[in-house]
Amino acid sequence: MSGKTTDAQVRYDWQIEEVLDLFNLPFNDLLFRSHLVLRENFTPNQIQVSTLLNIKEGGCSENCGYCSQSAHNNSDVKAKPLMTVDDVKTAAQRAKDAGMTRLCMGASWRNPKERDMPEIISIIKEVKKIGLQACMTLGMLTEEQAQTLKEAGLDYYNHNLDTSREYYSKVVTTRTFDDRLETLKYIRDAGISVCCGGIVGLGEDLFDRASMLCTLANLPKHPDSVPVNMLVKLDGTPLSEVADVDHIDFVKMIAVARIVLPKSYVRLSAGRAEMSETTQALCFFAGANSIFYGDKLLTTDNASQRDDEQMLAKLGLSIER
Ligand code: SAM
Ligand code: DTB
Ligand code: SF4
Repeated sequence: MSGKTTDAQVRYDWQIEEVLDLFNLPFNDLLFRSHLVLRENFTPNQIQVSTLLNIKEGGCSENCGYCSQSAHNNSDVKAKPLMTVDDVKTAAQRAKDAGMTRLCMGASWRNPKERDMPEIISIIKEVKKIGLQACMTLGMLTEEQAQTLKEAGLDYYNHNLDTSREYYSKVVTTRTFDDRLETLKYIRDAGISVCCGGIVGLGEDLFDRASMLCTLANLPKHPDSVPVNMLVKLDGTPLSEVADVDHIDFVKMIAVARIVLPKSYVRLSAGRAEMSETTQALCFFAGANSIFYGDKLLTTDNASQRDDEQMLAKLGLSIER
């Protein structure tokens, strides 16, 4: 097995048993294989980075069991209005000056309201003018809204599956797995690059992890970017007391994602602040080639930029420009 994976070789017909078999490989065999897939498809030792900005915090009507921004949960995150275009411009310029290349803007919405769209469009245009790639994650979209975002210049839309179809209703009941797939279709059809992944550590089992990756790998087109988050356990959320994820199991999730989604950027996402450099180094070896960079995620701290600079230098990893 060597040489670049051609488009024709990318598979969209993964069976759950095959994905489970990958998880059950001896660890070294799995990482040997996933690392080869990384090298076949990407420039080695390069990491893509995205910076997060929470443009609308708290007060969300969805009941996601992991999220501090849900109005159903008891966290101390307070509802704030949508940031003004000027405030987003200032934050985007700061990110640009710090050497960032892509700004991922999150809103704690079930879906954007029509009255929010003019401001969202202005934000996209301003962020693009500054010279950053624009990514947004605003919840569910209509077909028309996806087209409007594309026309405004949006490069990426993040919309995660979060977990398996089978486990979905244990985590959120105010929307369905099929609602997620429908929005993903609208984004894809509008020609916006798709960023779609999930969370490890919601109390799901191995089957659920394999099932989520199987769904992602069997989408009509693989997402351009696949964030793999480790649950950040937050006070006041129903999942604050769930058992910790074994870090070796987390690395296996990255490795299997790399194999079934050979040409997607696999992003080592939330949870890095709780990981050692060694765990992260294993994730990069296993196939992760993207991170959230910058001191903050949405409501929580990310691994600090200073620590990350040191870690990337230590590992000989450079940031993709
Ligand atoms: N409201 C929009 C939505 O849910 O699609 C966008 C923002 S939402 C915060 C984006 C993603 O962040 C979620 O889909 C989830 O995967 C991730 N996320 C949220 N809280 C998290 C946590 N505590 N730990 C890990 N990932 C989390
Ligand atoms: C994604 O998959 N992870 C990011 C981003 N997409 C929007 C969000 C992580 C949030 C972590 C918890 C918080 O800071 O509230
Ligand atoms: Fe709302 Fe998104 Fe948080 Fe769910 S994950 S409660 S949709 S902000």
